[in-house]
Amino acid sequence: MTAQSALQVSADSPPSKASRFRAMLNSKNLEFLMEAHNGLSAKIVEETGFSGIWASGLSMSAALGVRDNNEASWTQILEVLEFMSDCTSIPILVDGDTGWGNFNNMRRAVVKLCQRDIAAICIEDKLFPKTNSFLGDGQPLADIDEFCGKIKAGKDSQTHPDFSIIARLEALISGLGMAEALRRAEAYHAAGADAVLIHSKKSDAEEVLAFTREWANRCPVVIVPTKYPWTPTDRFREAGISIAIWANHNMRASITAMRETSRRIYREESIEGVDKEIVKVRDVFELTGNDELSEAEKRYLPSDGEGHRGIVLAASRGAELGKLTEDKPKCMIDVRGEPLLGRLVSALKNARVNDVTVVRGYKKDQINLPSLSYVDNDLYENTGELASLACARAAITGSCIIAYGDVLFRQYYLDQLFEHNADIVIAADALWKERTSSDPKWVRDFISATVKSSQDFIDDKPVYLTAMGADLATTDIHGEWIGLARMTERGSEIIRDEMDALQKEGKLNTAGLVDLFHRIANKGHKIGIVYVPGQWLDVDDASDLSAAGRFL
Ligand code: SPV
Ligand code: MG
Repeated sequence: MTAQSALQVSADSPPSKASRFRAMLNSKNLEFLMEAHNGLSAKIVEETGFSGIWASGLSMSAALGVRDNNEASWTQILEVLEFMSDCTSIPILVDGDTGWGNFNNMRRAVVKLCQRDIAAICIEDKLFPKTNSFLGDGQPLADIDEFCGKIKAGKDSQTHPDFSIIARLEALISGLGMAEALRRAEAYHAAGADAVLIHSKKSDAEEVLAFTREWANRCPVVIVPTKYPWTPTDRFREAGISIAIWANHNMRASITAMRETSRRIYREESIEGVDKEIVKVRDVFELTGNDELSEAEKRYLPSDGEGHRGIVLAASRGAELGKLTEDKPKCMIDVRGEPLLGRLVSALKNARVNDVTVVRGYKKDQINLPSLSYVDNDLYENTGELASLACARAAITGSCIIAYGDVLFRQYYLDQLFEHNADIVIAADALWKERTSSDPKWVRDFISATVKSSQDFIDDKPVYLTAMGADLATTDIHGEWIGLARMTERGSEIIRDEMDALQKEGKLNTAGLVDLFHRIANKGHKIGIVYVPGQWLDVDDASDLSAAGRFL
Protein backbone atom coordinates (compact mmCIF):
# COMPACT_ATOMS: atom_id res chain seq x y z
CA MET A 1 0.00 0.00 0.00
CA THR A 2 1.34 3.47 -0.79
CA ALA A 3 1.83 6.11 1.88
CA GLN A 4 -0.98 8.11 0.27
CA SER A 5 -3.48 5.29 0.55
CA ALA A 6 -2.43 4.51 4.09
CA LEU A 7 -3.59 8.03 4.97
CA GLN A 8 -6.99 7.33 3.47
CA VAL A 9 -7.60 4.24 5.55
CA SER A 10 -8.76 4.97 9.05
CA ALA A 11 -8.16 2.47 11.83
CA ASP A 12 -11.62 0.96 11.62
CA SER A 13 -12.40 1.05 7.88
CA PRO A 14 -11.03 -1.75 5.73
CA PRO A 15 -8.72 -0.76 2.88
CA SER A 16 -10.59 0.27 -0.27
CA LYS A 17 -10.80 -2.05 -3.25
CA ALA A 18 -8.36 0.15 -5.16
CA SER A 19 -5.85 0.00 -2.30
CA ARG A 20 -6.19 -3.76 -2.01
CA PHE A 21 -5.65 -4.19 -5.72
CA ARG A 22 -2.58 -1.94 -5.60
CA ALA A 23 -1.26 -4.06 -2.73
CA MET A 24 -1.77 -7.17 -4.87
CA LEU A 25 0.13 -5.57 -7.74
CA ASN A 26 3.02 -4.62 -5.50
CA SER A 27 3.13 -7.75 -3.40
CA LYS A 28 6.06 -10.11 -3.78
CA ASN A 29 3.71 -13.06 -4.21
CA LEU A 30 2.10 -14.22 -7.41
CA GLU A 31 -1.57 -13.21 -7.18
CA PHE A 32 -4.52 -14.38 -9.26
CA LEU A 33 -7.53 -12.73 -10.82
CA MET A 34 -10.46 -14.83 -11.93
CA GLU A 35 -12.70 -13.84 -14.79
CA ALA A 36 -16.29 -12.75 -14.25
CA HIS A 37 -18.72 -11.19 -16.68
CA ASN A 38 -21.79 -10.25 -14.64
CA GLY A 39 -22.97 -9.93 -11.04
CA LEU A 40 -23.60 -13.63 -10.56
CA SER A 41 -20.23 -14.82 -11.84
CA ALA A 42 -18.51 -12.07 -9.85
CA LYS A 43 -20.22 -13.33 -6.69
CA ILE A 44 -19.08 -16.85 -7.45
CA VAL A 45 -15.49 -15.70 -7.94
CA GLU A 46 -15.61 -14.00 -4.56
CA GLU A 47 -17.26 -16.88 -2.70
CA THR A 48 -14.62 -19.21 -4.15
CA GLY A 49 -11.94 -17.26 -2.37
CA PHE A 50 -10.21 -15.28 -5.12
CA SER A 51 -8.79 -11.94 -4.04
CA GLY A 52 -9.77 -10.13 -7.22
CA ILE A 53 -11.85 -10.20 -10.39
CA TRP A 54 -10.89 -9.78 -14.03
CA ALA A 55 -13.85 -8.15 -15.80
CA SER A 56 -13.04 -9.62 -19.18
CA GLY A 57 -14.05 -7.70 -22.30
CA LEU A 58 -14.39 -10.92 -24.26
CA SER A 59 -16.58 -12.51 -21.58
CA MET A 60 -18.76 -9.48 -20.89
CA SER A 61 -19.33 -9.10 -24.64
CA ALA A 62 -20.09 -12.80 -25.10
CA ALA A 63 -22.48 -12.74 -22.13
CA LEU A 64 -24.30 -9.89 -23.87
CA GLY A 65 -24.34 -11.97 -27.07
CA VAL A 66 -22.05 -9.65 -29.04
CA ARG A 67 -18.51 -9.78 -30.41
CA ASP A 68 -15.37 -8.61 -28.64
CA ASN A 69 -15.11 -5.71 -31.08
CA ASN A 70 -16.48 -2.85 -28.95
CA GLU A 71 -19.95 -3.77 -30.12
CA ALA A 72 -21.19 -3.24 -26.56
CA SER A 73 -20.81 0.48 -25.86
CA TRP A 74 -18.58 1.56 -23.00
CA THR A 75 -21.57 2.72 -20.96
CA GLN A 76 -23.18 -0.70 -21.41
CA ILE A 77 -19.98 -2.24 -20.09
CA LEU A 78 -20.02 0.30 -17.26
CA GLU A 79 -23.49 -0.87 -16.34
CA VAL A 80 -22.34 -4.51 -16.16
CA LEU A 81 -19.40 -3.40 -14.01
CA GLU A 82 -21.68 -1.53 -11.69
CA PHE A 83 -23.66 -4.70 -10.98
CA MET A 84 -20.43 -6.66 -10.46
CA SER A 85 -18.96 -4.07 -8.15
CA ASP A 86 -22.13 -3.56 -6.11
CA CYS A 87 -22.54 -7.23 -5.28
CA THR A 88 -18.92 -8.05 -4.38
CA SER A 89 -16.31 -6.78 -1.99
CA ILE A 90 -13.11 -7.79 -3.78
CA PRO A 91 -11.29 -5.52 -6.25
CA ILE A 92 -12.15 -5.56 -9.94
CA LEU A 93 -9.62 -4.97 -12.72
CA VAL A 94 -11.61 -4.04 -15.79
CA ASP A 95 -10.48 -4.90 -19.28
CA GLY A 96 -10.78 -1.40 -20.75
CA ASP A 97 -9.85 -2.46 -24.31
CA THR A 98 -8.23 0.60 -25.89
CA GLY A 99 -9.69 2.99 -23.31
CA TRP A 100 -12.86 3.14 -25.40
CA GLY A 101 -11.60 6.03 -27.54
CA ASN A 102 -8.87 8.62 -27.24
CA PHE A 103 -7.38 10.35 -24.16
CA ASN A 104 -10.63 12.22 -23.59
CA ASN A 105 -12.76 9.09 -23.53
CA MET A 106 -10.18 7.56 -21.21
CA ARG A 107 -10.46 10.51 -18.79
CA ARG A 108 -14.21 10.19 -18.57
CA ALA A 109 -14.04 6.39 -18.27
CA VAL A 110 -11.58 6.54 -15.36
CA VAL A 111 -13.76 9.00 -13.45
CA LYS A 112 -16.81 6.82 -13.96
CA LEU A 113 -14.92 3.68 -12.92
CA CYS A 114 -13.70 5.33 -9.72
CA GLN A 115 -17.27 6.38 -8.97
CA ARG A 116 -18.30 2.74 -9.24
CA ASP A 117 -15.50 1.52 -6.97
CA ILE A 118 -13.65 -0.30 -9.74
CA ALA A 119 -10.06 -0.78 -8.58
CA ALA A 120 -8.14 -0.63 -11.85
CA ILE A 121 -8.30 -0.54 -15.63
CA CYS A 122 -6.14 -2.32 -18.17
CA ILE A 123 -5.83 -0.67 -21.58
CA GLU A 124 -4.16 -2.21 -24.62
CA ASP A 125 -2.05 -0.42 -27.22
CA LYS A 126 -4.29 -1.20 -30.17
CA LEU A 127 -6.73 0.88 -32.19
CA PHE A 128 -10.42 1.53 -31.58
CA PRO A 129 -12.56 -0.45 -32.34
CA LYS A 130 -10.42 -3.26 -30.97
CA THR A 131 -10.28 -6.85 -32.14
CA ASN A 132 -9.59 -9.74 -29.79
CA SER A 133 -5.87 -10.52 -29.67
CA PHE A 134 -6.41 -14.13 -30.69
CA LEU A 135 -8.09 -13.13 -33.96
CA GLY A 136 -6.16 -12.28 -37.14
CA ASP A 137 -2.46 -11.60 -37.55
CA GLY A 138 -0.42 -8.48 -37.01
CA GLN A 139 -3.06 -6.09 -35.76
CA PRO A 140 -1.86 -2.46 -36.02
CA LEU A 141 -0.72 -0.92 -32.76
CA ALA A 142 -1.39 2.53 -31.31
CA ASP A 143 1.19 5.26 -31.74
CA ILE A 144 3.40 5.14 -28.64
CA ASP A 145 3.07 8.84 -27.79
CA GLU A 146 -0.67 8.81 -28.30
CA PHE A 147 -0.97 5.80 -25.98
CA CYS A 148 1.32 7.46 -23.38
CA GLY A 149 -0.98 10.51 -23.49
CA LYS A 150 -3.91 8.22 -22.78
CA ILE A 151 -2.14 6.73 -19.75
CA LYS A 152 -1.28 10.22 -18.44
CA ALA A 153 -4.86 11.43 -18.97
CA GLY A 154 -6.14 8.43 -17.03
CA LYS A 155 -3.70 8.92 -14.16
CA ASP A 156 -4.59 12.63 -13.97
CA SER A 157 -8.31 11.78 -13.84
CA GLN A 158 -8.44 9.09 -11.18
CA THR A 159 -10.31 10.21 -8.11
CA HIS A 160 -8.90 7.49 -5.87
CA PRO A 161 -5.15 7.72 -5.22
CA ASP A 162 -4.69 3.95 -5.50
CA PHE A 163 -6.69 3.41 -8.68
CA SER A 164 -4.32 1.57 -11.02
CA ILE A 165 -3.76 1.74 -14.73
CA ILE A 166 -2.18 -1.25 -16.40
CA ALA A 167 -0.69 -0.84 -19.86
CA ARG A 168 -1.14 -3.93 -21.98
CA LEU A 169 1.56 -4.65 -24.54
CA GLU A 170 0.40 -6.19 -27.81
CA ALA A 171 3.78 -6.04 -29.57
CA LEU A 172 4.44 -9.80 -29.21
CA ILE A 173 0.90 -10.63 -30.34
CA SER A 174 1.36 -8.42 -33.42
CA GLY A 175 4.71 -10.02 -34.26
CA LEU A 176 6.74 -6.87 -33.64
CA GLY A 177 9.22 -8.64 -31.38
CA MET A 178 10.76 -8.33 -27.95
CA ALA A 179 12.63 -5.07 -28.54
CA GLU A 180 9.43 -3.28 -29.51
CA ALA A 181 7.62 -4.78 -26.49
CA LEU A 182 10.38 -3.53 -24.16
CA ARG A 183 10.54 -0.10 -25.84
CA ARG A 184 6.82 0.34 -25.35
CA ALA A 185 6.89 -1.02 -21.79
CA GLU A 186 9.54 1.56 -20.92
CA ALA A 187 7.50 4.40 -22.43
CA TYR A 188 4.26 3.35 -20.75
CA HIS A 189 5.96 2.95 -17.40
CA ALA A 190 7.47 6.43 -17.76
CA ALA A 191 4.00 7.80 -18.64
CA GLY A 192 2.74 6.58 -15.26
CA ALA A 193 1.41 3.05 -15.85
CA ASP A 194 1.26 1.20 -12.53
CA ALA A 195 2.04 -2.13 -14.22
CA VAL A 196 2.44 -3.67 -17.65
CA LEU A 197 0.58 -6.66 -19.02
CA ILE A 198 2.64 -8.66 -21.46
CA HIS A 199 0.35 -10.64 -23.74
CA SER A 200 1.27 -13.59 -25.93
CA LYS A 201 -0.60 -16.00 -28.14
CA LYS A 202 2.20 -18.57 -28.25
CA SER A 203 1.42 -22.02 -26.92
CA ASP A 204 4.31 -21.82 -24.47
CA ALA A 205 5.35 -19.16 -21.98
CA GLU A 206 8.89 -18.68 -23.30
CA GLU A 207 8.51 -15.21 -24.81
CA VAL A 208 6.57 -13.98 -21.79
CA LEU A 209 9.27 -15.31 -19.45
CA ALA A 210 11.98 -13.80 -21.68
CA PHE A 211 10.21 -10.45 -21.38
CA THR A 212 10.15 -10.68 -17.58
CA ARG A 213 13.89 -11.42 -17.53
CA GLU A 214 14.67 -8.36 -19.67
CA TRP A 215 12.19 -6.16 -17.87
CA ALA A 216 13.68 -7.09 -14.48
CA ASN A 217 10.65 -5.90 -12.52
CA ARG A 218 11.01 -2.22 -13.37
CA CYS A 219 7.29 -2.24 -12.56
CA PRO A 220 4.90 -5.13 -11.82
CA VAL A 221 4.13 -7.52 -14.67
CA VAL A 222 0.74 -9.09 -15.36
CA ILE A 223 0.10 -12.06 -17.66
CA VAL A 224 -2.88 -13.84 -19.26
CA PRO A 225 -1.84 -17.48 -19.78
CA THR A 226 -4.91 -18.51 -21.83
CA LYS A 227 -2.79 -19.89 -24.68
CA TYR A 228 -0.17 -21.57 -22.54
CA PRO A 229 -2.29 -23.22 -19.84
CA TRP A 230 0.10 -26.12 -19.34
CA THR A 231 2.95 -23.94 -18.06
CA PRO A 232 3.38 -24.81 -14.35
CA THR A 233 2.22 -21.87 -12.25
CA ASP A 234 5.45 -22.03 -10.26
CA ARG A 235 7.36 -20.85 -13.33
CA PHE A 236 5.37 -17.60 -13.19
CA ARG A 237 6.14 -17.36 -9.50
CA GLU A 238 9.86 -17.89 -10.10
CA ALA A 239 9.80 -15.24 -12.82
CA GLY A 240 8.50 -12.69 -10.27
CA ILE A 241 5.24 -12.13 -12.13
CA SER A 242 2.84 -10.05 -10.11
CA ILE A 243 -0.59 -11.22 -11.28
CA ALA A 244 -1.82 -14.07 -13.48
CA ILE A 245 -5.28 -13.60 -14.97
CA TRP A 246 -7.48 -16.64 -15.61
CA ALA A 247 -9.21 -14.69 -18.32
CA ASN A 248 -12.34 -16.35 -19.66
CA HIS A 249 -12.91 -19.68 -17.95
CA ASN A 250 -16.16 -18.91 -16.13
CA MET A 251 -17.73 -17.69 -19.35
CA ARG A 252 -16.54 -20.78 -21.23
CA ALA A 253 -17.64 -23.10 -18.41
CA SER A 254 -21.09 -21.52 -18.44
CA ILE A 255 -21.41 -22.22 -22.16
CA THR A 256 -20.55 -25.88 -21.56
CA ALA A 257 -23.05 -26.15 -18.70
CA MET A 258 -25.85 -24.27 -20.46
CA ARG A 259 -25.45 -26.30 -23.63
CA GLU A 260 -25.53 -29.61 -21.76
CA THR A 261 -28.61 -28.58 -19.80
CA SER A 262 -30.53 -27.13 -22.75
CA ARG A 263 -29.76 -30.11 -24.95
CA ARG A 264 -30.81 -32.61 -22.32
CA ILE A 265 -34.10 -30.88 -21.58
CA TYR A 266 -34.75 -30.56 -25.31
CA ARG A 267 -34.06 -34.26 -25.86
CA GLU A 268 -35.97 -35.53 -22.84
CA GLU A 269 -38.84 -33.05 -23.01
CA SER A 270 -38.62 -33.02 -19.25
CA ILE A 271 -36.67 -31.22 -16.55
CA GLU A 272 -36.54 -34.20 -14.22
CA GLY A 273 -33.23 -35.50 -15.52
CA VAL A 274 -31.29 -32.30 -14.98
CA ASP A 275 -32.97 -31.32 -11.75
CA LYS A 276 -30.53 -33.11 -9.46
CA GLU A 277 -27.50 -31.96 -11.43
CA ILE A 278 -28.07 -28.26 -11.10
CA VAL A 279 -28.20 -25.96 -8.09
CA LYS A 280 -31.47 -25.62 -6.27
CA VAL A 281 -33.57 -22.47 -6.60
CA ARG A 282 -32.90 -22.01 -2.89
CA ASP A 283 -29.17 -21.72 -3.70
CA VAL A 284 -29.99 -18.94 -6.12
CA PHE A 285 -31.88 -17.10 -3.39
CA GLU A 286 -28.94 -17.61 -1.08
CA LEU A 287 -26.40 -16.41 -3.62
CA THR A 288 -28.40 -13.28 -4.34
CA GLY A 289 -28.85 -12.52 -0.63
CA ASN A 290 -32.58 -12.97 -0.09
CA ASP A 291 -31.95 -13.53 3.60
CA GLU A 292 -30.74 -10.00 3.96
CA LEU A 293 -33.95 -8.76 2.35
CA SER A 294 -36.09 -10.77 4.80
CA GLU A 295 -34.15 -9.25 7.67
CA ALA A 296 -34.53 -5.77 6.18
CA GLU A 297 -38.26 -6.28 5.70
CA LYS A 298 -38.58 -6.98 9.39
CA ARG A 299 -36.64 -3.81 10.13
CA TYR A 300 -38.24 -1.42 7.66
CA LEU A 301 -41.72 -2.59 6.61
CA PRO A 302 -44.55 -1.43 8.83
CA SER A 303 -45.69 -4.32 10.98
CA ASP A 304 -49.29 -5.17 10.13
CA GLY A 305 -49.56 -7.39 13.17
CA GLU A 306 -49.77 -10.51 11.05
CA GLY A 307 -46.19 -11.72 11.36
CA HIS A 308 -46.02 -14.82 13.52
CA ARG A 309 -43.35 -16.56 15.50
CA GLY A 310 -42.44 -20.20 15.21
CA ILE A 311 -40.67 -22.60 17.54
CA VAL A 312 -39.32 -25.80 16.04
CA LEU A 313 -38.26 -28.61 18.35
CA ALA A 314 -35.31 -30.32 16.71
CA ALA A 315 -33.11 -31.51 19.55
CA SER A 316 -33.45 -35.26 19.14
CA ARG A 317 -31.26 -37.49 17.06
CA GLY A 318 -33.80 -39.84 15.50
CA ALA A 319 -31.83 -42.93 16.45
CA GLU A 320 -34.22 -45.24 14.58
CA LEU A 321 -32.80 -43.76 11.40
CA GLY A 322 -29.48 -45.47 12.18
CA LYS A 323 -26.55 -44.44 10.03
CA LEU A 324 -28.48 -41.56 8.51
CA THR A 325 -28.36 -39.71 11.80
CA GLU A 326 -24.81 -40.66 12.75
CA ASP A 327 -23.44 -37.28 11.75
CA LYS A 328 -26.54 -35.09 11.72
CA PRO A 329 -29.89 -34.86 13.48
CA LYS A 330 -32.92 -36.18 11.65
CA CYS A 331 -34.29 -32.68 10.90
CA MET A 332 -31.26 -32.21 8.61
CA ILE A 333 -31.84 -35.41 6.64
CA ASP A 334 -32.19 -34.71 2.98
CA VAL A 335 -35.57 -35.50 1.46
CA ARG A 336 -35.58 -34.93 -2.28
CA GLY A 337 -32.72 -32.47 -2.21
CA GLU A 338 -33.66 -30.46 0.85
CA PRO A 339 -33.38 -31.09 4.59
CA LEU A 340 -36.64 -31.74 6.42
CA LEU A 341 -36.11 -28.62 8.47
CA GLY A 342 -35.64 -26.52 5.31
CA ARG A 343 -38.99 -27.74 4.03
CA LEU A 344 -40.70 -27.05 7.35
CA VAL A 345 -39.23 -23.55 7.57
CA SER A 346 -40.33 -22.77 3.98
CA ALA A 347 -43.88 -23.84 4.87
CA LEU A 348 -43.78 -21.66 7.97
CA LYS A 349 -42.42 -18.67 6.09
CA ASN A 350 -45.09 -19.06 3.42
CA ALA A 351 -47.61 -18.71 6.23
CA ARG A 352 -45.85 -15.52 7.41
CA VAL A 353 -44.21 -17.24 10.34
CA ASN A 354 -41.14 -15.10 9.85
CA ASP A 355 -39.40 -15.29 13.16
CA VAL A 356 -38.46 -18.94 13.64
CA THR A 357 -36.49 -20.25 16.62
CA VAL A 358 -35.07 -23.75 16.36
CA VAL A 359 -34.20 -25.73 19.48
CA ARG A 360 -31.12 -27.79 18.73
CA GLY A 361 -29.49 -30.57 20.71
CA TYR A 362 -27.93 -33.60 19.00
CA LYS A 363 -25.15 -32.53 16.53
CA LYS A 364 -26.26 -28.96 16.92
CA ASP A 365 -23.54 -27.57 14.66
CA GLN A 366 -25.10 -29.40 11.74
CA ILE A 367 -28.26 -27.32 12.01
CA ASN A 368 -27.12 -24.21 10.25
CA LEU A 369 -29.85 -23.00 7.91
CA PRO A 370 -29.84 -19.25 7.37
CA SER A 371 -32.29 -16.70 8.80
CA LEU A 372 -33.27 -18.73 11.83
CA SER A 373 -32.67 -18.10 15.52
CA TYR A 374 -31.17 -20.95 17.45
CA VAL A 375 -31.29 -22.01 21.08
CA ASP A 376 -29.72 -25.19 22.38
CA ASN A 377 -30.89 -27.88 24.76
CA ASP A 378 -27.51 -29.31 25.62
CA LEU A 379 -29.16 -31.81 28.00
CA TYR A 380 -31.30 -33.24 25.18
CA GLU A 381 -30.17 -36.80 25.92
CA ASN A 382 -31.71 -36.85 29.37
CA THR A 383 -34.62 -34.46 28.99
CA GLY A 384 -37.95 -34.34 27.13
CA GLU A 385 -39.77 -32.03 24.75
CA LEU A 386 -40.80 -29.46 27.33
CA ALA A 387 -37.20 -29.03 28.46
CA SER A 388 -36.44 -28.15 24.84
CA LEU A 389 -39.44 -25.85 24.61
CA ALA A 390 -38.29 -24.16 27.82
CA CYS A 391 -35.01 -23.25 26.08
CA ALA A 392 -37.13 -21.20 23.64
CA ARG A 393 -39.35 -19.74 26.36
CA ALA A 394 -38.54 -16.17 25.31
CA ALA A 395 -39.98 -16.90 21.88
CA ILE A 396 -43.34 -18.13 23.23
CA THR A 397 -45.02 -14.75 22.85
CA GLY A 398 -47.68 -13.27 20.61
CA SER A 399 -49.06 -15.26 17.73
CA CYS A 400 -46.92 -18.36 17.71
CA ILE A 401 -46.60 -21.81 16.10
CA ILE A 402 -44.96 -24.80 17.77
CA ALA A 403 -43.87 -27.65 15.48
CA TYR A 404 -41.78 -30.78 15.65
CA GLY A 405 -38.70 -30.50 13.46
CA ASP A 406 -39.42 -33.68 11.50
CA VAL A 407 -42.99 -33.17 10.30
CA LEU A 408 -44.25 -32.72 6.77
CA PHE A 409 -47.80 -31.57 6.12
CA ARG A 410 -49.89 -29.71 3.60
CA GLN A 411 -49.34 -25.98 3.58
CA TYR A 412 -53.01 -25.14 4.05
CA TYR A 413 -53.09 -26.84 7.46
CA LEU A 414 -51.21 -23.81 8.77
CA ASP A 415 -53.81 -21.46 7.28
CA GLN A 416 -56.55 -23.45 9.01
CA LEU A 417 -54.76 -23.17 12.34
CA PHE A 418 -54.55 -19.41 11.93
CA GLU A 419 -58.22 -19.16 10.94
CA HIS A 420 -59.44 -20.89 14.11
CA ASN A 421 -60.38 -18.49 16.87
CA ALA A 422 -59.32 -20.54 19.92
CA ASP A 423 -56.29 -19.30 21.85
CA ILE A 424 -54.59 -22.66 21.42
CA VAL A 425 -55.31 -24.81 18.37
CA ILE A 426 -53.80 -28.13 17.34
CA ALA A 427 -54.08 -30.02 14.05
CA ALA A 428 -55.30 -33.61 14.38
CA ASP A 429 -55.48 -36.30 11.75
CA ALA A 430 -59.10 -37.49 11.58
CA LEU A 431 -58.05 -40.41 9.38
CA TRP A 432 -55.64 -41.73 12.03
CA LYS A 433 -54.64 -45.33 11.73
CA GLU A 434 -55.34 -47.90 14.44
CA ARG A 435 -52.46 -49.05 16.60
CA THR A 436 -50.95 -52.26 15.31
CA SER A 437 -49.02 -54.87 17.28
CA SER A 438 -45.71 -53.83 15.71
CA ASP A 439 -46.57 -50.24 16.41
CA PRO A 440 -45.19 -48.10 17.99
CA LYS A 441 -41.64 -47.97 19.12
CA TRP A 442 -42.35 -44.31 19.70
CA VAL A 443 -45.37 -42.70 21.23
CA ARG A 444 -48.53 -41.89 19.26
CA ASP A 445 -50.14 -38.56 20.17
CA PHE A 446 -53.83 -39.43 20.18
CA ILE A 447 -56.57 -36.93 20.95
CA SER A 448 -60.10 -37.11 22.18
CA ALA A 449 -62.40 -34.22 21.32
CA THR A 450 -65.85 -32.76 22.01
CA VAL A 451 -67.01 -33.88 18.57
CA LYS A 452 -65.83 -36.55 16.14
CA SER A 453 -64.83 -35.40 12.69
CA SER A 454 -67.61 -35.56 10.10
CA GLN A 455 -64.75 -36.51 7.76
CA ASP A 456 -66.03 -34.27 4.97
CA PHE A 457 -63.50 -31.63 6.13
CA ILE A 458 -65.65 -28.85 4.74
CA ASP A 459 -67.82 -27.52 7.47
CA ASP A 460 -66.66 -28.97 10.75
CA LYS A 461 -68.26 -27.25 13.74
CA PRO A 462 -65.93 -25.89 16.44
CA VAL A 463 -64.25 -28.81 18.14
CA TYR A 464 -62.20 -28.79 21.31
CA LEU A 465 -59.72 -31.11 22.96
CA THR A 466 -60.94 -33.20 25.89
CA ALA A 467 -57.96 -35.52 26.38
CA MET A 468 -54.61 -36.29 24.84
CA GLY A 469 -52.16 -39.14 25.25
CA ALA A 470 -50.67 -42.32 23.87
CA ASP A 471 -52.81 -44.53 26.05
CA LEU A 472 -56.34 -43.30 25.25
CA ALA A 473 -58.82 -46.14 24.84
CA THR A 474 -59.31 -46.86 21.15
CA THR A 475 -63.02 -46.04 21.47
CA ASP A 476 -62.13 -42.57 22.76
CA ILE A 477 -59.67 -41.69 20.02
CA HIS A 478 -60.88 -39.11 17.51
CA GLY A 479 -57.62 -38.23 15.87
CA GLU A 480 -53.85 -38.08 16.07
CA TRP A 481 -51.94 -34.87 16.68
CA ILE A 482 -49.64 -34.09 13.74
CA GLY A 483 -47.06 -32.14 15.72
CA LEU A 484 -48.33 -28.69 14.87
CA ALA A 485 -49.93 -26.20 17.29
CA ARG A 486 -50.81 -22.56 17.14
CA MET A 487 -51.23 -20.01 19.93
CA THR A 488 -52.60 -16.48 20.08
CA GLU A 489 -50.96 -14.03 22.45
CA ARG A 490 -53.23 -15.30 25.23
CA GLY A 491 -52.52 -18.88 24.18
CA SER A 492 -48.76 -18.26 24.50
CA GLU A 493 -49.35 -16.91 27.98
CA ILE A 494 -51.34 -20.02 28.95
CA ILE A 495 -48.52 -22.23 27.64
CA ARG A 496 -45.90 -20.30 29.62
CA ASP A 497 -47.99 -20.46 32.80
CA GLU A 498 -48.47 -24.20 32.48
CA MET A 499 -44.76 -24.71 31.88
CA ASP A 500 -44.09 -22.74 35.07
CA ALA A 501 -46.54 -24.97 36.93
CA LEU A 502 -44.77 -28.10 35.62
CA GLN A 503 -41.46 -26.61 36.62
CA LYS A 504 -42.69 -26.06 40.17
CA GLU A 505 -43.88 -29.65 40.31
CA GLY A 506 -40.46 -30.82 39.10
CA LYS A 507 -41.94 -32.37 35.98
CA LEU A 508 -40.82 -29.98 33.26
CA ASN A 509 -37.66 -31.82 32.28
CA THR A 510 -39.38 -35.10 31.51
CA ALA A 511 -42.81 -34.05 30.24
CA GLY A 512 -43.86 -33.86 26.60
CA LEU A 513 -46.09 -31.48 24.67
CA VAL A 514 -48.91 -33.97 24.91
CA ASP A 515 -48.80 -33.74 28.71
CA LEU A 516 -48.83 -29.97 28.45
CA PHE A 517 -51.90 -29.77 26.20
CA HIS A 518 -53.70 -32.43 28.21
CA ARG A 519 -53.17 -30.52 31.43
CA ILE A 520 -54.24 -27.23 29.89
CA ALA A 521 -57.46 -28.76 28.53
CA ASN A 522 -58.11 -30.39 31.90
CA LYS A 523 -57.88 -27.01 33.56
CA GLY A 524 -60.81 -25.85 31.45
CA HIS A 525 -58.99 -23.90 28.70
CA LYS A 526 -60.46 -24.50 25.27
CA ILE A 527 -57.90 -26.03 22.93
CA GLY A 528 -59.34 -25.94 19.41
CA ILE A 529 -58.95 -28.90 17.06
CA VAL A 530 -58.51 -28.59 13.29
CA TYR A 531 -59.28 -31.98 11.78
CA VAL A 532 -57.10 -32.76 8.76
CA PRO A 533 -57.48 -35.62 6.28
CA GLY A 534 -54.14 -37.42 6.71
CA GLN A 535 -51.51 -36.00 4.29
CA TRP A 536 -48.84 -35.51 6.93
CA LEU A 537 -46.08 -37.52 8.45
CA ASP A 538 -43.35 -37.34 10.99
CA VAL A 539 -40.13 -39.01 10.04
CA ASP A 540 -39.22 -41.51 12.69
CA ASP A 541 -37.72 -44.40 10.76
CA ALA A 542 -36.53 -45.51 7.35
CA SER A 543 -40.01 -46.36 6.11
CA ASP A 544 -41.22 -42.86 7.10
CA LEU A 545 -38.29 -41.49 5.16
CA SER A 546 -39.25 -43.20 1.94
CA ALA A 547 -42.86 -42.18 2.61
CA ALA A 548 -41.57 -38.61 2.91
CA GLY A 549 -40.07 -38.83 -0.56
CA ARG A 550 -43.41 -40.04 -1.92
CA PHE A 551 -45.29 -37.43 0.09
CA LEU A 552 -43.44 -34.67 -1.72
C1 SPV B 1 -10.29 -10.57 -22.36
O1 SPV B 1 -10.49 -11.44 -21.52
O2 SPV B 1 -11.19 -9.93 -22.89
C2 SPV B 1 -8.92 -10.27 -22.76
C3 SPV B 1 -7.92 -11.29 -22.65
O3 SPV B 1 -8.70 -9.20 -23.23
S1 SPV B 1 -7.74 -11.97 -24.19
O4 SPV B 1 -9.02 -12.50 -24.61
O5 SPV B 1 -6.72 -12.98 -24.01
O6 SPV B 1 -7.29 -10.95 -25.10
MG1 MG C 1 -10.27 -8.14 -23.80
